Amino acid sequence: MERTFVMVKPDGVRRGLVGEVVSRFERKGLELRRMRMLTIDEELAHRHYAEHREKPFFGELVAFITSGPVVAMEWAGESAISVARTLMGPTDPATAPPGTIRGDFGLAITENVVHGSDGPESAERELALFFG
Ligand SMILES: Nc1nc2c(ncn2[C@@H]2O[C@H](COP(=O)(O)OP(=O)(O)OP(=O)(O)O)[C@@H](O)[C@H]2O)c(=O)[nH]1
Ligand SMILES: [Mg+2]
Repeated sequence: MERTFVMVKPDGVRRGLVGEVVSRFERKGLELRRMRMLTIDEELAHRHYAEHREKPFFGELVAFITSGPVVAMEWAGESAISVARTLMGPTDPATAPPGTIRGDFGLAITENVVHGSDGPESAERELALFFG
């Protein structure tokens, strides 16, 4: 049993895709453990995206993730981290295959609907950041 952190980003919430995202994870067989709606402030954005601090798109990333409410979730199950990433699809929605969340609902790389932890350490770090 593994747990992961997943978040519907501000574009997903604005477009009414929370139910769609939750439904896909539920139908896959993952278990929803915790869920919280919040608006990320500048400080939390910087901590969450610390690994991207030096990237040229960092400013755009922070502006976007703080632009409206998000839905933060903890999902659990066998290989939950990689299963969640498979359901989400590759980072860039323009090339993400149909059938994945980003492939079905996204167009631009910044507004790619969902976030999912990329490994066990980031899952624990991100769950602690959002759920204490
Ligand atoms: N504008 C721009 N945004 C990017 C680029 N690469 C990544 N991003 C954004 O930064 C976020 C974090 O990047 P990564 O952690 O490398 O990608 P990821 O793990 O697939 O996505 P997350 O689940 O959101 O962390 C992505 O979801 C994108 O929204 C880029 O080259 N240009
Ligand atoms: Mg990432």
